[in-house]
Amino acid sequence: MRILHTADWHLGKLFYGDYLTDDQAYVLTEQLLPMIRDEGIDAVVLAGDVYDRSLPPADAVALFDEIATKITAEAGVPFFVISGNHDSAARLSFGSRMLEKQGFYIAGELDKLIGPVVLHDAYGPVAFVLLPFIEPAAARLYFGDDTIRSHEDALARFIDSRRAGTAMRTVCVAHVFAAGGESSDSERPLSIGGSDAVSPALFSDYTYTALGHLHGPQQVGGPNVRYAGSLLKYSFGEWRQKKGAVIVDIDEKGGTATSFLPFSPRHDVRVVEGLFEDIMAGEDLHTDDYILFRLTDTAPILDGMAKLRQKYPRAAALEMPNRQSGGTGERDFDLHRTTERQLFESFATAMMPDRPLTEAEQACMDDLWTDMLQREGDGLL
Ligand SMILES: [Mn+2]
Repeated sequence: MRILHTADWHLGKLFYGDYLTDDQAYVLTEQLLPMIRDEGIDAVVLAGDVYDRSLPPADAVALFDEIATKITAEAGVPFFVISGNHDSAARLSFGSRMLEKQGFYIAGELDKLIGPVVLHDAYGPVAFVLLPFIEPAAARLYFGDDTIRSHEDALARFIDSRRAGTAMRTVCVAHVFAAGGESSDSERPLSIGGSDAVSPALFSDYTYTALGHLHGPQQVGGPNVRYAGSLLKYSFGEWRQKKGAVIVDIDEKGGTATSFLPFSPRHDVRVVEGLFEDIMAGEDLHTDDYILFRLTDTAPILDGMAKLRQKYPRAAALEMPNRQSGGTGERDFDLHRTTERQLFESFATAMMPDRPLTEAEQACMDDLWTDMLQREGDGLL
């Protein structure tokens, strides 16, 4: 059986003021759907964080509807989805008991849990165990078990309640932070304070475990427990990561082989470092990427972002690590005993640490002050 494992779509994500829905639609329509067809996929797994928030924008919902319809109703491939910590389990579960009959398996709300779902290939059954994201407090309530204190306790209890028969080949789908996994900047912690990590050893009975939550593709604890990673790069900290889908082949005896097929997004997310002038003058074939500019200049760049956006319309952020702020420009003086001229000189030094104001510049400022004070006296200002 050949499974496509994907996770953390975060549909409707807002990235530096831009909704990424069109970029997400591009990757899903132009790359994921053809992959499902061309690779002869028998089942698709989406391991949580379908949406970026519990109340997603309408066009994000429309996109998920469109993609899910193409996978299940049109391509006839079973589609397994669990809710992640960003999803509303209740909203995601709408219609889940009906959709199950169409090969669209959604596990969100605990009361409506479905599965284990059993599919068959030439060698027999493969069971899919769906474990949506669950808070320890919700698990305590659902299982009526006061001893559940941590995410690890909750998962152990959850796994125990969803046994799928021992001889069978089994695929587990879960949304957790597995200990030893490497985090990225775009994940929301599963708990504030306390430990949210679970031991990957909890998954040792499964043939393959398809995880969601960590946005970098990686294996944890062994080759059969994996994160597929997010659909796109959702922070600049991820700019060197490759995003894509994991293809998992499960053989007759429950042996697995995995491969990673990368996506090529319509607009990449990357960091560009250098001097402002060099960046503006340099040749760049991908000026429509989302870019964080890390300018190595020491002097301030007037309207730097606006100028960068003329060449790079998706310029998202600007950092100047070498900017010397503070030092001579610090407020180590008494504001009330300082003249306007001294104040401006202090400001100029903070902005241009490499040189003092010239006499001509000082004279110009003096004229402006004199003119302004005069106009103020005349009641013009
Ligand atoms: Mn996520």
